[in-house]
Parts: sequence; structure tokens; C-alpha cells
Amino acid sequence: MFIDYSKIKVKAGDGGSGCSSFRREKFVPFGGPDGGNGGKGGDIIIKTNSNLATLIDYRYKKSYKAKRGQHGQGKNKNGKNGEGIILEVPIGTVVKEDGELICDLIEDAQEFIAAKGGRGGKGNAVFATSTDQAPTKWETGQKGEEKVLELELKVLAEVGLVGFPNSGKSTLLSKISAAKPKIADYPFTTLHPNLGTVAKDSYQTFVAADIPGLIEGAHKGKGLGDKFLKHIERAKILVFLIESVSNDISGDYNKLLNELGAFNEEILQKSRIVVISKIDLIKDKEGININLNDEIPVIKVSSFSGEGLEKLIYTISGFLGEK
Ligand SMILES: Nc1nc2c(ncn2[C@@H]2O[C@H](COP(=O)(O)OP(=O)(O)OP(=O)(O)O)[C@@H](O)[C@H]2O)c(=O)[nH]1
Ligand SMILES: [Mg+2]
Repeated sequence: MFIDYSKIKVKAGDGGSGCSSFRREKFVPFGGPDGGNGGKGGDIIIKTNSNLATLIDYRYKKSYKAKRGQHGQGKNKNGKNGEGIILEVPIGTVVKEDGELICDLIEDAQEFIAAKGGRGGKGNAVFATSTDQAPTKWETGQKGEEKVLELELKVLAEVGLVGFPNSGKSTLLSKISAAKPKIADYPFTTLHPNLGTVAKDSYQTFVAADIPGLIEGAHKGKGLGDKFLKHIERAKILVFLIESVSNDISGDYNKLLNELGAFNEEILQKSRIVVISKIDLIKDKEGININLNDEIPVIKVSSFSGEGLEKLIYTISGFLGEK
């Protein structure tokens, strides 16, 4: 199951308290202070793992508590630090607290401390001075931080494939990359984003994301709605797929643009390429009339025959090279 949002509660470990104690030895009437310090509480760390693709772990377990530091003891024994917890998330996870972004994890094995463990308290041995050789003072440990965090996954892909259901997005991704998304001859086959790495040659690769199909009214919740559009917010280039058998290619293009714009105007600032898909179904290829009122490349492609695929990959690479 693909999960791209979860709200979790985290509590870092409390620091252990310092100890107040005095040395007791035979024949030593007044032993000095020997209370050790408390250990530090465990941190809650959030870390990316490139093998993860969803936040599913956080759908079931929503509360995480790191261990507390041990208390200090006599004989100058310091308490052990509490063990921290590492919460692994997919690359592209955004962490928010009170609606504010606190970290955007965009690299592999990137980590940050989401909640700090409390400092351990000092034991009485630390407070000994020349004038006070028998201090009884000691500190309690600091509390560990406690937070409610929102985890939101926004996949990281340079290229986003958008189009109506059944337009051939997943098939295209499966032809230009090693990804194996589900493909079928009915709308809404794809129910979550799929990522694929496309290699132009051994030097240049890019990641493309295939998202569920859009329909007119998606921004009002029609079809699968617009909840997957956040996954193309980080893309640099959008590839619009429109079936060659459509009666109104430019009308379809404008409908798709409208849906994207209704979701987030800024998406319209991205570079665009239009792919006329399934061109193998058309005999008179030159006869396809495209008037988009837009200065963008239009490429006729067939994922079945392979026609146009190389041109598409080169055009995308060219755009990415300019950035
Ligand atoms: N003739 C032909 N059929 C194609 C081509 N590409 C895809 N198809 C077919 O079109 C149908 C839909 O393909 P998908 O790749 O699942 O389409 P999609 O856009 O991912 O669909 P959703 O996930 O539902 O949005 C499948 O039956 C494919 O076999 C093509 O280039 N030529
Ligand atoms: Mg699909």
C-alpha cells in the first residue's frame, strides 16, 4: 500500500538525574562526594532510506518513545545514555511541526534530530569546591522533547508524467525505464506514483514519475482527485500524454492545464512537453492536427513500436541540461 502522509507523536528520552552520595570506606571518617551524573536521554532521529517508497510503517505505529538516560550512582558512576530511535523514511519526505516545515529530506541516508533527548543531571561530585567539600547538591535530568510531527512524502523525480486515465503513462514509463508499473486497458489502473530511472546514455540519467490519471474536475475531487499532484510539485519538467485517437488534442491539453493550475498555479511555471501517445493506432500520422497555442515540443510516440521514444528522452535531457 502506498501511504504518503502520517501524523506521529515522538518523545525523546528524559535525561537521568545526578546522584548525591559520599564515599564510605572503612577507616575514612569523612569520605568526599562521589555522586555520578545522569545519562542523556535518547534522541528521535529521522533518516532516509532509499529502499523505502512509502510511509506505510507510520500508518500503523504512530507513537515513538526513546529510552531515558540512567540515573547517576555512587562511586562516581555516571548513568548510561538512553538509546535513541531512528525512524526510517523514503527520500522526499517532508517533516512538519504545527504546519511549519522543519526538514525536507532529499538525499539518501540524510538524517536529522527530530526530538532531542534531555541532558543528564549533574551528580554532587561535580559541585565540590575548595570551600564546600561536601556538597549535597545534585540536578534532575532534563526532559526529552516531545512533538507531534507530520510526515509527508513528495516523491523526488525530475520528470512528471501527467494525462487522462488510460493515456499510456505507465506503459511509457515501463518502456523508458526498468520500472514495472501495473498496466491495463481501463481507467485508474495506477493508484499510486511509480518511479523509474531513465538512462539517456551512461552519463545522463533522470528519474520520471508516473502518477494516477487525472480527469476534468480532479481539483474538485473527481476521479482520484488531485491528491497525487503533490508528487509532481518537485518535478522540473512535465510530460503531458494525450492519446492520438482523441478528437480534441488541444482541448484535452487545456483541460489538463486547468486541473494542474487549479491545484497549484506554480506548477504551470514548469517546462512542458506534449506527447501524442499510441501513435501506432493512427494511419495518417501527419494528419494529426495540433494547435496548442503554446511554444512547446510536441512528440508523437508509440510505446508499442518504440517510435518517438528516443526523441522524447533526448528532448527531456536537453531541457534538464539547461537547468
Ligand atoms: N496501441 C497502443 N496501446 C497502448 C500504448 N501505450 C499503452 N497502450 C495501452 O493503453 C492501455 C492503458 O495503458 P496504461 O499505461 O495503463 O495507461 P495509464 O495512462 O497509465 O492509465 P491509468 O493508470 O489508468 O491512468 C493499456 O491497454 C496499454 O496496453 C501504445 O503506444 N500503443
Ligand atoms: Mg497508469
